[in-house]
Amino acid sequence: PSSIREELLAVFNNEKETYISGQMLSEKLNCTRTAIWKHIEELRNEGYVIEAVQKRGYRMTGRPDKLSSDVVKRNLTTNKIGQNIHFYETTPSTQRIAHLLAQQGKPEGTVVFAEEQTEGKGRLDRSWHSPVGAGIWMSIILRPNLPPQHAPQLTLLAAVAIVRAIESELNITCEIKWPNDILINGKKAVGILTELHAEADRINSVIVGIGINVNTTKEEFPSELQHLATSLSLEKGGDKIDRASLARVIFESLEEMYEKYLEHGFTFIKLLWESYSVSIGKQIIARTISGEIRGYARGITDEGVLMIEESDGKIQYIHSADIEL
Ligand code: BT5
Repeated sequence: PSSIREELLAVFNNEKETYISGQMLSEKLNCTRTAIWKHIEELRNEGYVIEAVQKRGYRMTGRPDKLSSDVVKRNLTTNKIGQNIHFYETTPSTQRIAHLLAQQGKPEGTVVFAEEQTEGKGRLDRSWHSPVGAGIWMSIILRPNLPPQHAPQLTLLAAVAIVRAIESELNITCEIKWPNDILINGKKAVGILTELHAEADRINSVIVGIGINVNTTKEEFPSELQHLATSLSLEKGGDKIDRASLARVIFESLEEMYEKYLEHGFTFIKLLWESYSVSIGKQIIARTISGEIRGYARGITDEGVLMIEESDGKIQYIHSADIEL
Protein backbone atom coordinates (compact mmCIF):
# COMPACT_ATOMS: atom_id res chain seq x y z
CA PRO A 1 0.00 0.00 0.00
CA SER A 2 2.74 2.49 0.86
CA SER A 3 4.35 1.84 -2.51
CA ILE A 4 1.15 2.98 -4.30
CA ARG A 5 1.43 6.17 -2.29
CA GLU A 6 5.04 6.67 -3.31
CA GLU A 7 4.40 5.91 -6.95
CA LEU A 8 1.45 8.26 -6.91
CA LEU A 9 3.63 11.03 -5.52
CA ALA A 10 6.27 10.26 -8.12
CA VAL A 11 3.71 10.53 -10.95
CA PHE A 12 2.43 13.85 -9.64
CA ASN A 13 5.96 15.12 -9.31
CA ASN A 14 6.80 14.20 -12.87
CA GLU A 15 3.58 15.64 -14.29
CA LYS A 16 3.56 19.05 -12.68
CA GLU A 17 1.26 20.81 -15.17
CA THR A 18 -0.91 18.15 -16.77
CA TYR A 19 -4.02 16.50 -15.40
CA ILE A 20 -3.89 12.72 -15.08
CA SER A 21 -7.09 10.73 -15.19
CA GLY A 22 -8.04 8.21 -12.53
CA GLN A 23 -8.17 5.59 -15.26
CA MET A 24 -4.59 6.31 -16.33
CA LEU A 25 -3.36 6.30 -12.74
CA SER A 26 -4.98 2.96 -12.01
CA GLU A 27 -3.38 1.46 -15.12
CA LYS A 28 0.02 2.96 -14.39
CA LEU A 29 0.03 1.86 -10.77
CA ASN A 30 -1.72 -1.39 -11.45
CA CYS A 31 -4.47 -0.98 -8.87
CA THR A 32 -8.18 -0.14 -8.76
CA ARG A 33 -9.53 3.38 -9.16
CA THR A 34 -10.96 3.05 -5.66
CA ALA A 35 -7.45 2.46 -4.34
CA ILE A 36 -6.20 5.54 -6.19
CA TRP A 37 -9.04 7.61 -4.79
CA LYS A 38 -8.32 6.37 -1.26
CA HIS A 39 -4.64 7.31 -1.53
CA ILE A 40 -5.51 10.72 -2.92
CA GLU A 41 -7.80 11.32 0.04
CA GLU A 42 -4.99 10.29 2.37
CA LEU A 43 -2.53 12.63 0.71
CA ARG A 44 -5.05 15.47 0.98
CA ASN A 45 -5.36 14.79 4.69
CA GLU A 46 -1.60 15.15 4.96
CA GLY A 47 -1.74 18.57 3.39
CA TYR A 48 -1.17 17.86 -0.30
CA VAL A 49 -3.45 19.94 -2.51
CA ILE A 50 -4.82 17.77 -5.30
CA GLU A 51 -7.27 19.27 -7.75
CA ALA A 52 -9.85 17.02 -9.35
CA VAL A 53 -11.44 18.27 -12.55
CA GLN A 54 -14.18 16.31 -14.28
CA LYS A 55 -13.15 14.63 -17.51
CA ARG A 56 -9.57 15.72 -17.06
CA GLY A 57 -8.41 14.09 -13.88
CA TYR A 58 -6.10 14.98 -11.03
CA ARG A 59 -3.33 17.48 -10.63
CA MET A 60 -1.16 18.24 -7.60
CA THR A 61 -0.87 21.97 -6.97
CA GLY A 62 0.46 22.10 -3.44
CA ARG A 63 2.59 20.13 -1.08
CA PRO A 64 2.56 20.25 2.70
CA ASP A 65 5.33 22.13 4.40
CA LYS A 66 6.22 18.95 6.14
CA LEU A 67 9.21 16.80 5.80
CA SER A 68 8.53 13.35 4.50
CA SER A 69 10.74 10.56 3.40
CA ASP A 70 9.91 10.84 -0.29
CA VAL A 71 10.51 14.57 -0.38
CA VAL A 72 13.87 14.35 1.37
CA LYS A 73 15.00 11.25 -0.45
CA ARG A 74 14.21 12.61 -3.88
CA ASN A 75 17.62 13.39 -5.42
CA LEU A 76 19.50 12.49 -2.24
CA THR A 77 22.94 11.29 -3.31
CA THR A 78 24.26 9.83 -0.05
CA ASN A 79 24.99 6.17 0.57
CA LYS A 80 24.05 6.13 4.22
CA ILE A 81 23.06 9.35 5.92
CA GLY A 82 19.37 10.03 5.46
CA GLN A 83 18.65 6.87 3.50
CA ASN A 84 16.60 5.66 6.42
CA ILE A 85 14.49 8.32 8.15
CA HIS A 86 12.04 7.79 11.00
CA PHE A 87 9.51 10.62 11.07
CA TYR A 88 7.55 11.82 14.07
CA GLU A 89 4.89 14.51 14.19
CA THR A 90 5.72 15.14 17.80
CA THR A 91 8.01 13.48 20.30
CA PRO A 92 9.69 14.47 23.56
CA SER A 93 13.17 14.27 22.00
CA THR A 94 14.55 12.68 18.84
CA GLN A 95 17.66 11.80 20.88
CA ARG A 96 15.71 9.35 22.99
CA ILE A 97 14.31 7.56 19.98
CA ALA A 98 17.66 7.46 18.23
CA HIS A 99 19.26 5.91 21.33
CA LEU A 100 16.65 3.16 21.31
CA LEU A 101 17.05 2.56 17.58
CA ALA A 102 20.82 2.47 17.94
CA GLN A 103 20.54 -0.16 20.61
CA GLN A 104 18.22 -2.17 18.40
CA GLY A 105 21.06 -2.23 15.89
CA LYS A 106 19.69 0.17 13.27
CA PRO A 107 22.33 0.94 10.63
CA GLU A 108 24.68 3.86 10.48
CA GLY A 109 23.11 6.90 8.88
CA THR A 110 19.63 6.27 10.30
CA VAL A 111 17.91 9.59 11.04
CA VAL A 112 15.12 10.41 13.47
CA PHE A 113 13.25 13.55 12.51
CA ALA A 114 10.44 15.31 14.37
CA GLU A 115 8.18 18.18 13.36
CA GLU A 116 8.02 19.11 17.03
CA GLN A 117 9.85 18.21 20.24
CA THR A 118 8.17 18.75 23.55
CA GLU A 119 11.31 18.13 25.63
CA GLY A 120 14.15 18.93 23.23
CA LYS A 121 17.49 18.55 24.97
CA GLY A 122 20.58 20.71 25.07
CA ARG A 123 23.78 19.87 26.93
CA LEU A 124 23.84 19.54 30.73
CA ASP A 125 20.08 19.07 31.04
CA ARG A 126 19.31 22.32 29.32
CA SER A 127 16.37 22.47 27.00
CA TRP A 128 16.13 23.08 23.27
CA HIS A 129 13.12 25.01 22.05
CA SER A 130 11.64 23.06 19.11
CA PRO A 131 8.30 24.50 17.96
CA VAL A 132 6.22 22.58 15.45
CA GLY A 133 7.24 22.81 11.80
CA ALA A 134 9.75 25.59 12.43
CA GLY A 135 13.02 23.76 12.26
CA ILE A 136 15.06 20.72 11.55
CA TRP A 137 15.05 18.72 14.77
CA MET A 138 16.85 15.48 14.13
CA SER A 139 19.22 12.86 15.48
CA ILE A 140 21.60 10.84 13.36
CA ILE A 141 23.08 7.46 14.29
CA LEU A 142 26.78 6.98 13.44
CA ARG A 143 28.88 3.94 14.15
CA PRO A 144 32.50 4.98 13.71
CA ASN A 145 35.17 2.49 14.60
CA LEU A 146 37.01 4.84 16.97
CA PRO A 147 38.06 5.10 20.59
CA PRO A 148 35.53 7.03 22.75
CA GLN A 149 37.86 9.97 23.35
CA HIS A 150 37.55 10.88 19.68
CA ALA A 151 33.79 11.42 19.94
CA PRO A 152 34.05 15.21 20.50
CA GLN A 153 35.62 15.45 17.05
CA LEU A 154 32.27 14.41 15.62
CA THR A 155 30.56 17.45 17.14
CA LEU A 156 33.11 19.67 15.44
CA LEU A 157 32.78 17.70 12.22
CA ALA A 158 29.00 18.10 12.29
CA ALA A 159 29.34 21.84 12.89
CA VAL A 160 31.67 22.24 9.90
CA ALA A 161 29.41 20.15 7.67
CA ILE A 162 26.31 22.13 8.64
CA VAL A 163 28.00 25.49 8.19
CA ARG A 164 29.14 24.50 4.72
CA ALA A 165 25.67 23.23 3.82
CA ILE A 166 23.97 26.43 5.03
CA GLU A 167 26.51 28.64 3.28
CA SER A 168 26.23 26.79 -0.02
CA GLU A 169 22.46 26.33 0.00
CA LEU A 170 21.42 29.72 1.38
CA ASN A 171 24.43 31.93 1.01
CA ILE A 172 24.37 32.91 4.69
CA THR A 173 27.68 33.42 6.50
CA CYS A 174 27.96 31.39 9.70
CA GLU A 175 30.45 31.22 12.54
CA ILE A 176 31.12 28.43 14.99
CA LYS A 177 31.42 28.98 18.71
CA TRP A 178 33.22 26.15 20.46
CA PRO A 179 32.12 23.47 20.79
CA ASN A 180 28.70 23.25 19.32
CA ASP A 181 26.99 26.52 18.48
CA ILE A 182 26.51 27.87 15.01
CA LEU A 183 25.98 31.61 15.07
CA ILE A 184 24.71 33.99 12.44
CA ASN A 185 25.38 37.66 13.08
CA GLY A 186 26.25 36.72 16.65
CA LYS A 187 23.05 34.82 17.37
CA LYS A 188 22.58 31.09 17.77
CA ALA A 189 20.83 29.39 14.88
CA VAL A 190 22.00 25.80 15.35
CA GLY A 191 22.86 23.63 18.34
CA ILE A 192 24.52 20.24 18.25
CA LEU A 193 24.45 17.59 20.95
CA THR A 194 26.62 14.50 20.62
CA GLU A 195 25.95 11.53 22.88
CA LEU A 196 27.53 8.11 22.77
CA HIS A 197 27.28 4.48 23.64
CA ALA A 198 30.74 3.12 24.17
CA GLU A 199 32.80 0.45 25.76
CA ALA A 200 36.13 1.28 27.37
CA ASP A 201 38.09 1.29 24.15
CA ARG A 202 35.58 1.52 21.37
CA ILE A 203 32.54 3.52 20.31
CA ASN A 204 29.40 1.53 19.80
CA SER A 205 27.26 4.29 18.39
CA VAL A 206 27.17 8.06 18.42
CA ILE A 207 23.93 9.98 18.35
CA VAL A 208 24.44 13.38 16.75
CA GLY A 209 21.50 15.61 17.66
CA ILE A 210 21.06 18.64 15.44
CA GLY A 211 18.65 21.48 16.06
CA ILE A 212 18.39 24.11 13.32
CA ASN A 213 16.06 27.08 13.60
CA VAL A 214 14.96 27.24 9.98
CA ASN A 215 11.66 29.11 9.72
CA THR A 216 11.21 30.10 13.34
CA THR A 217 9.68 33.58 13.59
CA LYS A 218 10.74 36.13 16.17
CA GLU A 219 7.50 35.61 18.08
CA GLU A 220 8.03 31.86 18.20
CA PHE A 221 11.17 32.26 20.33
CA PRO A 222 10.51 32.55 24.07
CA SER A 223 11.35 36.03 25.30
CA GLU A 224 14.56 34.93 27.04
CA LEU A 225 15.91 33.68 23.70
CA GLN A 226 14.83 36.56 21.48
CA HIS A 227 18.15 38.38 21.78
CA LEU A 228 20.29 35.26 21.71
CA ALA A 229 18.70 33.16 19.01
CA THR A 230 17.89 33.56 15.34
CA SER A 231 16.60 31.46 12.47
CA LEU A 232 17.81 31.07 8.91
CA SER A 233 14.58 32.60 7.66
CA LEU A 234 14.98 35.66 9.91
CA GLU A 235 18.50 36.09 8.54
CA LYS A 236 17.06 35.90 5.01
CA GLY A 237 14.63 38.75 5.61
CA GLY A 238 11.71 36.49 6.48
CA ASP A 239 11.75 34.30 3.35
CA LYS A 240 10.45 30.82 4.00
CA ILE A 241 13.15 28.21 3.57
CA ASP A 242 12.60 24.73 2.15
CA ARG A 243 13.53 22.41 4.99
CA ALA A 244 13.62 19.29 2.85
CA SER A 245 16.26 20.55 0.45
CA LEU A 246 18.31 21.97 3.31
CA ALA A 247 18.13 18.61 5.11
CA ARG A 248 19.28 16.91 1.92
CA VAL A 249 22.27 19.20 1.50
CA ILE A 250 23.18 18.69 5.15
CA PHE A 251 23.09 14.90 4.78
CA GLU A 252 25.35 15.15 1.75
CA SER A 253 27.76 17.52 3.42
CA LEU A 254 27.87 15.40 6.58
CA GLU A 255 28.52 12.23 4.68
CA GLU A 256 31.29 13.82 2.66
CA MET A 257 33.04 15.15 5.79
CA TYR A 258 32.49 11.92 7.70
CA GLU A 259 33.97 9.73 4.97
CA LYS A 260 36.98 12.00 4.58
CA TYR A 261 37.42 12.03 8.34
CA LEU A 262 37.34 8.23 8.61
CA GLU A 263 39.82 7.95 5.82
CA HIS A 264 42.23 10.80 6.54
CA GLY A 265 41.69 11.69 10.19
CA PHE A 266 40.77 14.91 11.97
CA THR A 267 43.40 17.33 10.61
CA PHE A 268 41.47 18.78 7.71
CA ILE A 269 38.26 19.10 9.79
CA LYS A 270 40.30 20.89 12.40
CA LEU A 271 41.60 23.38 9.83
CA LEU A 272 38.13 24.02 8.46
CA TRP A 273 36.70 24.29 11.94
CA GLU A 274 39.32 26.87 12.95
CA SER A 275 38.58 28.88 9.83
CA TYR A 276 34.90 29.17 10.85
CA SER A 277 35.54 29.71 14.53
CA VAL A 278 34.65 32.95 16.29
CA SER A 279 36.54 32.10 19.45
CA ILE A 280 40.03 31.31 18.23
CA GLY A 281 42.48 34.17 18.62
CA LYS A 282 40.24 36.05 21.03
CA GLN A 283 40.07 36.76 24.72
CA ILE A 284 37.39 34.49 26.09
CA ILE A 285 35.87 33.25 29.31
CA ALA A 286 35.18 29.54 29.59
CA ARG A 287 32.66 28.56 32.23
CA THR A 288 33.23 24.96 33.24
CA ILE A 289 31.56 22.96 35.99
CA SER A 290 34.64 23.52 38.14
CA GLY A 291 34.92 27.26 37.59
CA GLU A 292 35.87 30.04 35.19
CA ILE A 293 38.94 30.17 33.01
CA ARG A 294 39.89 33.41 31.29
CA GLY A 295 42.42 33.80 28.58
CA TYR A 296 43.34 33.78 24.97
CA ALA A 297 41.84 30.99 22.84
CA ARG A 298 44.83 29.42 21.10
CA GLY A 299 43.06 26.77 19.05
CA ILE A 300 41.89 23.21 19.35
CA THR A 301 44.00 20.12 19.83
CA ASP A 302 44.01 17.14 17.51
CA GLU A 303 41.37 15.65 19.78
CA GLY A 304 39.07 18.66 19.48
CA VAL A 305 39.90 20.02 22.94
CA LEU A 306 39.95 23.81 23.33
CA MET A 307 43.27 25.38 24.40
CA ILE A 308 43.19 28.59 26.42
CA GLU A 309 46.34 30.48 27.29
CA GLU A 310 46.06 32.24 30.63
CA SER A 311 47.79 35.54 31.34
CA ASP A 312 50.76 33.74 32.96
CA GLY A 313 51.27 31.73 29.78
CA LYS A 314 49.85 28.52 31.17
CA ILE A 315 47.74 26.49 28.74
CA GLN A 316 44.44 25.10 29.97
CA TYR A 317 42.75 22.28 28.08
CA ILE A 318 38.98 22.58 28.05
CA HIS A 319 36.81 19.53 27.38
CA SER A 320 33.45 21.00 28.18
CA ALA A 321 32.39 24.57 28.88
CA ASP A 322 30.27 27.48 27.81
CA ILE A 323 32.24 30.19 26.11
CA GLU A 324 31.68 33.90 26.51
CA LEU A 325 33.38 36.17 24.02
C1 BT5 B 1 22.71 22.72 22.34
O1 BT5 B 1 22.81 22.68 23.71
O2 BT5 B 1 22.86 23.70 21.67
C2 BT5 B 1 22.32 21.39 21.70
C3 BT5 B 1 20.94 21.44 21.09
C4 BT5 B 1 20.61 20.15 20.37
C5 BT5 B 1 19.18 20.13 19.93
C6 BT5 B 1 18.89 18.92 19.08
S1 BT5 B 1 17.33 19.01 18.32
C7 BT5 B 1 17.39 17.37 17.85
C8 BT5 B 1 18.02 16.62 19.00
N1 BT5 B 1 17.02 16.18 19.95
C9 BT5 B 1 17.17 16.79 21.13
O3 BT5 B 1 16.42 16.60 22.13
N2 BT5 B 1 18.24 17.62 21.09
C10 BT5 B 1 18.90 17.58 19.80
P1 BT5 B 1 23.43 23.84 24.61
O4 BT5 B 1 24.75 24.27 24.07
O5 BT5 B 1 23.35 23.31 25.99
O6 BT5 B 1 22.44 25.03 24.40
C11 BT5 B 1 21.17 25.05 25.04
C12 BT5 B 1 20.84 26.51 25.28
O7 BT5 B 1 20.56 27.15 24.03
C13 BT5 B 1 19.57 26.70 26.11
O8 BT5 B 1 19.87 26.73 27.46
C14 BT5 B 1 19.04 28.05 25.60
O9 BT5 B 1 19.73 29.13 26.22
C15 BT5 B 1 19.48 28.05 24.15
N3 BT5 B 1 18.39 27.58 23.26
C16 BT5 B 1 17.37 26.72 23.53
N4 BT5 B 1 16.62 26.53 22.44
C17 BT5 B 1 17.16 27.27 21.45
C18 BT5 B 1 16.84 27.47 20.09
N5 BT5 B 1 15.82 26.88 19.49
N6 BT5 B 1 17.65 28.32 19.38
C19 BT5 B 1 18.72 28.93 19.94
N7 BT5 B 1 19.06 28.77 21.22
C20 BT5 B 1 18.30 27.96 21.97
